[in-house]
Amino acid sequence: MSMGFDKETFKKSVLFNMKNVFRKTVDEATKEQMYQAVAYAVKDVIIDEWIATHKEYEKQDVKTLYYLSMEFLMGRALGNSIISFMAQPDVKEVLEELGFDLNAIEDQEPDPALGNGGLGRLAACFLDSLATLGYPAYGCGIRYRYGMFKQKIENGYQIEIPDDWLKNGYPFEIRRAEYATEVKFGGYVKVVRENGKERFVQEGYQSVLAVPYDMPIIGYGNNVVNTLRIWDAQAINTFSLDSFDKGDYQKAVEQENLAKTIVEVLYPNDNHYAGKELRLKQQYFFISASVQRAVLKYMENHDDIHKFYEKNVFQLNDTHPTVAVPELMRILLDNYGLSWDEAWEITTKTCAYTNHTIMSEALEKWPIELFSRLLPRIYQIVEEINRRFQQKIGEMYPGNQDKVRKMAIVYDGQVRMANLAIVGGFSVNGVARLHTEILKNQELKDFYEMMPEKFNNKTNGITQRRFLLHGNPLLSEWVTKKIGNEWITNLPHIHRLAVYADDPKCQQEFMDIKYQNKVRLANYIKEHNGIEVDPRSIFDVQVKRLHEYKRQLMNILHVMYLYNQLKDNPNLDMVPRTFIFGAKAAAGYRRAKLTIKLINSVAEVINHDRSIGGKIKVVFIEDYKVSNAEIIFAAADVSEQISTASKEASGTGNMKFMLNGALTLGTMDGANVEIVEEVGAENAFIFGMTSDEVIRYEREGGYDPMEIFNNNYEIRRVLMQLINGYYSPQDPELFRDIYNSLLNTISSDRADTYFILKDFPSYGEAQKRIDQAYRDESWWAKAAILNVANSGKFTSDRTILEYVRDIWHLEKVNVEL
Ligand code: B1H
Repeated sequence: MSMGFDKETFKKSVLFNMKNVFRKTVDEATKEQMYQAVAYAVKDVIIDEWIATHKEYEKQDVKTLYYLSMEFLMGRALGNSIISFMAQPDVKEVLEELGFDLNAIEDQEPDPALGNGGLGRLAACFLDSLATLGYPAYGCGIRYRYGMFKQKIENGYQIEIPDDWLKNGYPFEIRRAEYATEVKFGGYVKVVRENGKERFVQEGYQSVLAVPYDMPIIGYGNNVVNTLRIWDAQAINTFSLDSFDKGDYQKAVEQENLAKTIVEVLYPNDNHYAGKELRLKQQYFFISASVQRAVLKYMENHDDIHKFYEKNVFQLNDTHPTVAVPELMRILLDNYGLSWDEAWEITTKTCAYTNHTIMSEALEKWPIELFSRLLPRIYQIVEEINRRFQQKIGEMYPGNQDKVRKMAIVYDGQVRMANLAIVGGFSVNGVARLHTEILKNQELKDFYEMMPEKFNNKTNGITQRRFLLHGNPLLSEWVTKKIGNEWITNLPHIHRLAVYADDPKCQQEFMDIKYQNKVRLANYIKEHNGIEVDPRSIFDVQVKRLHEYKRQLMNILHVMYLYNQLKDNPNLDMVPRTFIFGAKAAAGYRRAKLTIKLINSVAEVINHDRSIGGKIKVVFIEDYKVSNAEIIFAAADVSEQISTASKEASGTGNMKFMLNGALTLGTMDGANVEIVEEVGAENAFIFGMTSDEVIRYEREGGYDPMEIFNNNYEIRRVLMQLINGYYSPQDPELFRDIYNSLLNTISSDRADTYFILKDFPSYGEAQKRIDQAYRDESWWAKAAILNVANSGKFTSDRTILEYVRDIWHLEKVNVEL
């Protein structure tokens, strides 16, 4: 147990906070107030460890990681904090003594949803692992006023509701006004000559004050508390009412507005680049503030800026924080007067870049006009980086314009952020083995040939402390009873479960737990969707952002196909199946939103058809988010990981399902490849084209889905149901766009861009294998246990240790209280 926690003190602290914050006694308090009082009491415990951790870091003059990310999808903090203090039983008891239920209190916390999907959640898992392993690290991001929207389903359509997560205040954060930092936008660059030297100054700019809020990141049972620092924006000149100068007044209003809009909202696009001016402002805003602070902090205790990289490393979470490269250059050149070469050496030894996608629509490219207008000095620096890099290309590949065309940073009127990130750092990594190979051999081939030493793989991972220990208490107790609790901080240890996989009694215990978790999810679904599902049916789950490449459409088309089979033959011998979907579509992604409507329309018809004897149910879980994800993973039998091979860089949901004993139904894509390698192909259901096949077809201009349409009656029947009103009698044309996307070339998009019809037969066969396999309960239980037992590789602790070993070179710190 954490040294800082004591049950009686904690209880007093809850009572004290209840009184102090709400002027209430516990028996008058609402659950929400109880949540706040408990959260403040937990914060009281955190504070001392937080201070002690940072004292220790200072004392040891440690090297620090700055994980720079536009997104941190943290999920709720209360339950996890209590677990980290190993104080869960005590807190549960205290609350019971006060007449409250811990689960219900945890449920009061808003999910801080400052991220879209996998990329943001990965950042959160990394922070958890860094603290648990005792490495000095800051997460740096934006304190969005509104996070990821809340999803409501009305009449089958997605409605977006603003996520006002701060409306009741957030007990865990601390405003650190003393670290506020000015960030400048626009204006122009003036060259000043000072004793024979040129100096560059930005003038006529608008500025914003970046004010940091710190959130504690608690290590598991080790007294370490790291920091997630998210920046809020504030106007620098507050109105001066006596200002009669119209220009001043105007400027004050503009700065007020600029500040307010910058941090207003998270862009809700996953794997898609928005290209909006405000987005670039957000990027520079949090990067400039974070980098300025990192440099100032370093200089507080050191005198030689040249050695900055020895004590600091910046990890760029995708290209979104790439302006860190020219921003660090600017500070070194303009504020510290270093030469270009000195500044470049420091910068390229400090920055490292992670690539998370090869989807071309996610590639960030900024028009020069916009970039240079908003960041005039930064643009000058980028131009110079580009000039020198192109010179280098010229030296290595004399006269080869093709290399320049592909690798230039500024080209064709655009600033290419990935190229800048690769050139401006010492490391480039992909997020699963297959993904890194595709980067090296296809997408970034020219860069790889020019600088192979920079490239490396870091297969993603997830934290077992949230996704098993907190999310699945029944299974987690069972595992601990069997093999002890070392798995909590050393997941590979969970392999000791493998010896129980064949044991009938253990199989029974495991299936009982799975059943209880299915009951828990069924209750959630009943309460939130009003649908009854049978916990004895197979829970077949696809939860993730909605995107064409992830192929939720293939899943629902298969449901339509199965339903046709059942209608043809109501006595069809099949194990009852509950198809569970959860997905948010970006607000402006029309086809994705139409897919949600299709899923709900199919659900509406099937769930109300009594003739099929409840053999299929379809459920769309509203507002999929970290907190309900924990319940969903625990209850899944089948994990749908069915992206078009080569498109899903890694996936991390796949790992969370595996850890909870679901069997993967998947393509050989992203980290699925490594999951299958660990658990064995015989304990998963693999289907579909390989990434090589997909890439070859793409080179050759695709394939002809019409041929499949013409030759395969079952597929044709399903597709016709998209346009004959079978699922939308009031508007038979409703799903025409989806039908067209599968069969017709639309502007530059190939028909069936994501090979849904091509993979459909093989997907259907894999689904049949599942139906057969589930009938043998002992086989299924064994395979499920083996999935849990072989999930050790996929802890984010392992991922972080690899980053530390190969890229960050941090030192572990011990914190004693
Ligand atoms: C991933 C993104 C992403 N890759 C742009 N790229 C965004 C790109 O707002 N934007 O502009 C937001 C997100 N997200 C995901 O990263 C991959 O698709 C997953 O396969 C991967 O597991 C995850 C973490 O590496």
